[in-house]
Amino acid sequence: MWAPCAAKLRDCWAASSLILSRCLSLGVSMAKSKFEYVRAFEADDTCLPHCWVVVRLDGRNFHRFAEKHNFAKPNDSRALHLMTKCAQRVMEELEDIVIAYGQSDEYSFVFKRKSNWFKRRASKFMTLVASQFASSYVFYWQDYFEDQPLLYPPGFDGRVVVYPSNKTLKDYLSWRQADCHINNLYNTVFWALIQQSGLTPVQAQERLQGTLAADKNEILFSQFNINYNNEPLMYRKGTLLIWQEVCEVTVKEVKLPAEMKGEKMAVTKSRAKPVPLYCDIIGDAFWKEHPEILEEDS
Ligand SMILES: *[C@@H]1O[C@H](CO)[C@@H](O)[C@H](O)[C@H]1NC(C)=O
Ligand SMILES: CC(=O)N[C@H]1CO[C@H](CO)[C@@H](O)[C@@H]1O
Ligand SMILES: [Mg+2]
Repeated sequence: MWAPCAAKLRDCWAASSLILSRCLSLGVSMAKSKFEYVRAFEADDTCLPHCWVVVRLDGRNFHRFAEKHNFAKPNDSRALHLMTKCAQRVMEELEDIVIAYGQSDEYSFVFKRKSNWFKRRASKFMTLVASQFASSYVFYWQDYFEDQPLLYPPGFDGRVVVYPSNKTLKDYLSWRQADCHINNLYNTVFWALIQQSGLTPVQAQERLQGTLAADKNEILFSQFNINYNNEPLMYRKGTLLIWQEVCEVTVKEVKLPAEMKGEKMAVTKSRAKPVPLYCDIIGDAFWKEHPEILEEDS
């Protein structure tokens, strides 16, 4: 019995569009359904005003992911550059991110203190960063891993932390960079012992047990002739992304009135882009050089 049903549907449509147009013309809000009250069950997760909001992503089970996709040890520059590409995309797509810092399989994004994007709701910040990042990771994979197909979809967990002052935000970023240094120094010696001295992972771990940074530097230098300080900065310091004006050259078709025919011309214009830097953020020099990052209305 289709006819009565269709008729009912039509009535229904007519009625609802009547209500809708009446509401629009009178400028009043639609009547609330009796189910509306469930809205109040949503948690209020507004981030404290005037604080720095940090979203940190971390690759889910990336130890296994790196094995399966043959990441180079101790570091894989393709993987690090892909992470940075995704982070740049996140900064370009989303609002109000003033700086980002990444190392290994993690990236942190700092939203400006006065951001009112999505009314500062933590869940919106976190899910938008995580989903934009993860889809970019898959989208750009082939550009960085030409000979290595992506075997399964990677995931990233996210968390939101709110920092109340310049000092706590700087200490947060310093903490992540110190972590990068500790891990990278360890991994560099660990893999040199395995790859160049033929130790098993267990033996390498035992050899490094209880060693200090100076001891690790000494092993690298005396046994492998590696001066750790000469290792590439991207591995030792991680990657910072900040907004900088970049000159862009695009080729445009320009109509010249005299000849009335298309002419190709190079047009340069400057545009703000998230640019990678590999430098120390623990000392004051970086912050003195870039005061605009922490400024009130950055
Ligand atoms: C944070 O640092 C910036 C840049 O030095 C400064 O303009 C701003 O006033 C500082 N904010 C606070 C709350 O101290
Ligand atoms: C610090 C470190 O481990 N650096 C190595 C990272 O991997 C590249 C090769 O991809 C080596 O050249 C670096 O020495
Ligand atoms: Mg991880």
